[in-house]
Amino acid sequence: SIATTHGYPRQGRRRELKRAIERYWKGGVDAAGLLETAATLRRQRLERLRDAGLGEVPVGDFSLYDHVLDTAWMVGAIPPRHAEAVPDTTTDAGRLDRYFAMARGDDRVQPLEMTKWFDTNYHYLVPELSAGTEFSLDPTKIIDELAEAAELGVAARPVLVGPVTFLLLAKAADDPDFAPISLLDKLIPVYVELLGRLAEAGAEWVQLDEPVLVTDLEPADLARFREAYATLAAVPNRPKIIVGSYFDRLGDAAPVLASTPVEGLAVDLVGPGAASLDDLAGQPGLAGKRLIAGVVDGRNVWRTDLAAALGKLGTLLGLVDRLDVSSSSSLLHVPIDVTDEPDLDPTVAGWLAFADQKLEELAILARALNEGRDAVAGELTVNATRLASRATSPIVRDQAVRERLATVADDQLRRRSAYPVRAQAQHDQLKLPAFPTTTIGSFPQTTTLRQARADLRARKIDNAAYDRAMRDEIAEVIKLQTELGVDVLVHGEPERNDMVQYFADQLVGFLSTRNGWVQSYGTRCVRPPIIVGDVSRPRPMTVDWASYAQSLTDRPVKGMLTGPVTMLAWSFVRDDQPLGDTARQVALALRDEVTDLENAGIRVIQVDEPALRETLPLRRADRPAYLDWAVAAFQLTTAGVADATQIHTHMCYAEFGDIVDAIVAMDADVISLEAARSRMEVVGELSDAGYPREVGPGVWDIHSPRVPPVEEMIEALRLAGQTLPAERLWANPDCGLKTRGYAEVEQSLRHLVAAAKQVRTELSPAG
Ligand code: THG
Ligand code: ZN
Repeated sequence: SIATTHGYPRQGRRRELKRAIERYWKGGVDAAGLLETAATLRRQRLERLRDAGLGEVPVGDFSLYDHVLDTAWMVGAIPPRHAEAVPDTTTDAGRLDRYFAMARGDDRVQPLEMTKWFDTNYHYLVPELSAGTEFSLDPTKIIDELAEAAELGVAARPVLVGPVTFLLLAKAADDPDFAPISLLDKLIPVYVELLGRLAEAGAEWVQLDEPVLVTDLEPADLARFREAYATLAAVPNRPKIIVGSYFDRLGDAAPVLASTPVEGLAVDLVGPGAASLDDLAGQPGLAGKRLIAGVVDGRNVWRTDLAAALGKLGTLLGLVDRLDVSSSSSLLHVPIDVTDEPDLDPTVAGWLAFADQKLEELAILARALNEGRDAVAGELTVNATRLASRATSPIVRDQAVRERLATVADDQLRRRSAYPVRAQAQHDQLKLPAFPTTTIGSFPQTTTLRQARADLRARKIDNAAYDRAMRDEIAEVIKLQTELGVDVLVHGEPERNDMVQYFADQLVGFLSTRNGWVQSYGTRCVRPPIIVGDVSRPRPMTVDWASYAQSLTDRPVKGMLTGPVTMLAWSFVRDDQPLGDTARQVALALRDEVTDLENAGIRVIQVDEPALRETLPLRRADRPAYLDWAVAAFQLTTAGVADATQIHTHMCYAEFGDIVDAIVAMDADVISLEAARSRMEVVGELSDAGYPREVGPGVWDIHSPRVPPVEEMIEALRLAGQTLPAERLWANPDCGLKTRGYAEVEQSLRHLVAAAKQVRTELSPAG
C-alpha cells in the first residue's frame, strides 16, 4: 500500500503564486518570469509531497487559475470570442493572454462564467460549448508536469477532470436547449488520444476525476459514463485508469463504477461519503481493482481518527486487489500547514490537520497497512491523545450554551404575528414611499480604511484612533446617502474586513488563522475561520456602529448581520456534532445581537444568507433535512423582534428553483437578490412561487464598474412591477458595494433614486 492524494494547495505557503500572477497582470513581470515562478512552486510542492512519504504524487492538479479551465484548454474547448480576441497563441505570452482572457476577461472580451465546485467554496470556470464545438488535444501542461516529476525521480499520477464530469459541468454557449453532454462522442476521441500521449510520456496510471458520480445522475448519464469508460478501457497501450470521485456517497453509481473495466477507483470515505463503504461492499468487479481509499478528510481541518480509519481500511483489504490510502478529495480546500500558525493555542493546534499534517497522517496509515499497527503504535498513541484532549476540553464544551440551547422552544422560531399584521406595523413605523431605495450594506472599502486596519494591527494607531477613523467614515457615508435621498440607509461597514471573519473574530467558539489561506477563485483566497467549540457572544458586535449611524439621521438605518448558515458555510465546521446544532448556537448568539440592535432603536435589520443555496447537499435525499435546520437557524436568529421591526435578508444568486419554499419559510419581511444580469427573471420565479412578501430585485449589477443609466433602472423596475405588486417592490443594487469605487457608486445611487422617483409617479400620477 502507498499513501497518495488527489491534489495539494497551489498558491504557496505565502501565496507566492497569487502574487506572481497579479504582478504579471499589472505588467510587473513578463511571461517568462511568471512561468519560472510557477515552475519553482511546482518543484517545491513535488518535493514536499515526496518527502512527506507519498508513494505516488498527483500531477496536473496545479493551475495558474483553475483546473476546469485547464481541462477546457486541454481539449481545445476555446470559445470563439476568446480565440478571436487573442488569435496568436504561438508564444507563452499569447497563450497566457488567451488563458487569462477566458478566466477573467479584459477590455475586449467577457470571461467564462464562474460557479461553485460542487458544495465546496472553490469556484471553477464554466466551459462554454455548443453543437458546433470541435475538440482538439493540447496535452502540453500535463506532459510537462509529468516530465518535471520524472526529473525529480518522483512517481507521479496525472489527475485530470474526466470527460463526463467536464461535459456535465459545462453550459450551453448560446442555444439554451443544447445539452453539452451530447458532445460526449466527440470528446472521447480526444481522451483516447490523451491516453496514448500519457503512455508515451511514461505514465503508468492516470486518474480521471468524475465527481458527478456522487450527484443524482440520470440513468441515461450513468449509461453514458459506462459506455465512455468502456471505450477508454479498450484503448491499447494506455496507462492504467483510475476513476476518481469525491464529496458524497456513490449510491447508484457504485455498481456502475465497480463493473467498469478500468483498473482502479478513488473513493471518498469520510462524511457523507462514508456510506460508499456499504455501497461498494459486495460489488462484483471490485476484486480485481486498485482502490484509493479517501479516509483523511480533504476539506476540513480536523485530525483524523487514525484507529477508525484503519478500521475502514481493514474492511476493504479483502475486497480489492490493491489498497492505497488518500485524502478524500484534493487538499486544495484546506490551508497548508498548521505549524505555521503562531497565534494558535498549541492545544488546539494539536487537534488540527492542514494539508501537510494530512500528508503525515496518510504516511502513517500506509505504514500501518504495510508493516502492521505495531509499527506505528507510537503515532497511534499520540493521535488518540490528541483526539481525547479535544473530546474532553472545556474549549469545546460550554455548559451554559448547551443549557440555553436545550430550552429553545418552537415559538422562538416564529414571529409574533403573521406577515400582513407585521407589514402594517412596519408601514406605520417606517413610513416608506413605494419602491423604497436602499443598498445591500457595504460601501467602498477605500485604501484609507484598509490602511487604518493595517495600522491598528501593527499597533501604529490605538483603538481610539481606529474608532475615530471608522466613525468619520460612517458619518461620510450617512451624509452621502442623505444628500442623494436614499430611503433606508446603511452605515457602510467600514469596520469589516470580511462579512464572516468580522463576526468570527468576536464570537467565542470561532478561531481565526494568520496564514490559513484557501483558494476561492483564481488568485483570490479566503481564510476561513475554524469553529472549534460551543459558540457564544460575549458582547454586542455591531450595535455601537449602527447606533452611531442612526444618531446622525432621522431616516431608518439598517443593522447588518451575517446569517448563521453563511457563518457555517464559509468556516471550517465542527465534525463532532450535527451541523444543525452548531447552526443553532450561532443563531442564538446572533439573536441576541438582533435584540440589542432593536433595543438601540434600529428598526430595520438585515441578516444576509448568501451561502444558503450553495451549501445545499449534493444528494437530493439529504436536502430536506438541511433546509430544515438552515431555515430554523435563520428563524431563531430573526424571529424575536417586534412586529414593527423589519427583517431583511440578502442572497447573491438568482437561481432559486430548488429553494423557493425554504425562502418563504425563512419568513423575512424583505428579500434582496441578484436580478440585474438576468433581466429580473427571478422576480417572475418568486411571483410564480407565490412569494408573499417584499422583494428588492437588484436593478444594478455591482460586479462591473459600469454606471447604469436612469432609464435602464426605470425599465428594470417597471419590468419587476409587471409580475409583483408595486407596493411590495424595493429599489436596490445587486450586492454590497465594497469592491466598487466611490465615483461610480455615487453616480449609480443618484440614478437609482431618480429611477425610483420616476416609477413612483407612474404609480399614482395624482400623488
Ligand atoms: N467571505 C468569505 N467567504 C466567501 C466570500 C466572502 N466565500 C465565497 C465568496 N465570498 C468568495 N469571494 C471572494 C471574493 C474576494 C476575495 C475572496 C473571495 C478576495 N480575497 C483577498 C485576496 O485574495 O486578495 C484577500 C482578502 C483578505 O485580505 O481577507 O478578494 O465574502 N469568508
Ligand atoms: Zn450579495
